[in-house]
Amino acid sequence: MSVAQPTRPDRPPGTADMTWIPGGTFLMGSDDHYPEEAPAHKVTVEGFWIDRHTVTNAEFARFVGRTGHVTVAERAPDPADYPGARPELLVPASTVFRRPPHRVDLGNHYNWWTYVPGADWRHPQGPGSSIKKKPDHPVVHVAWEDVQAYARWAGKELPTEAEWELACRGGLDGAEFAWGDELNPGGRWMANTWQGEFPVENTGEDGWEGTAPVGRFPPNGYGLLDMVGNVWEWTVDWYQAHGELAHACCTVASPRGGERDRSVDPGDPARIPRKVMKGGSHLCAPNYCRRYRPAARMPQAVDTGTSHLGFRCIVRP
Ligand SMILES: [Ca+2]
Ligand SMILES: [Ca+2]
Ligand SMILES: [Cu+2]
Repeated sequence: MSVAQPTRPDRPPGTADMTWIPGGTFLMGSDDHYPEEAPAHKVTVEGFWIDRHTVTNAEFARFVGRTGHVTVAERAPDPADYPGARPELLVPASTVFRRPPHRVDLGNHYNWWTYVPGADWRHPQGPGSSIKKKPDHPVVHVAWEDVQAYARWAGKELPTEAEWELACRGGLDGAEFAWGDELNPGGRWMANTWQGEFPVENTGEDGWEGTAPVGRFPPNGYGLLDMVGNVWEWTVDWYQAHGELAHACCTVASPRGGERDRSVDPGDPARIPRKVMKGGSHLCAPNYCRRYRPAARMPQAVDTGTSHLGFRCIVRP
């Protein structure tokens, strides 16, 4: 049993824009929404520092400038890693959301996700798009390898799912949302999500149709920005059902996710393992994906960045 650290240790170097999250025991997951979030179970996490906002384009550019890092999306995939893949797919590319012009089958996400050659962090919508006017937007189209490289360079790490969820809850244990139990308290939008009928109509009522610059919505109880919504965020945990991991009888101490091999989608011929991503994005909409909540989680293949996935780092004392 690990011991929670209620007091904040001295701030280590390089953590100026980070917030101390006191460790503690909280209710992780939810029994009231999607099956992958259940069962809700008690978890204890030790204290840590976390970035107040997701890593921005300007921050990622500084990293690339210093290191020469070339992201996964900017490289042609190795055919050996993707047996049977069509050659036209083995080019530098990334996955971009494209709003369909008319109503589509919601059961098939290829109706709005498109593999776009030339899409990468500098060209979030593909060739011809740019981040010139978006230095303070979250960086997107980053695969697991890229976020790990950034974290190493910054002297930081990626959070576990439990650390991320504790931070997201902002001290409101068991609440539906990061700010309480109502989606729009007093009619106010608390996160960058999707209004209107997904994926055809985006009314942008919250002010933003795509990503928003970091920090345009109210912080949570810990002062953290955009934990919910804007972009999904990578965690270090291998994806596995909570039910296979949690022990309802007792509190789980510092959980570290599932097993690499078991995180693979059984239908994936390339057998790419998957991490847990958290928090939902600007594409989450009441009629399709109500994942603008701390308990929400989805598997994400480590080789795949998208136009609605970013990350933030932590530092453990
Ligand atoms: Ca929005
Ligand atoms: Ca987020
Ligand atoms: Cu969603």
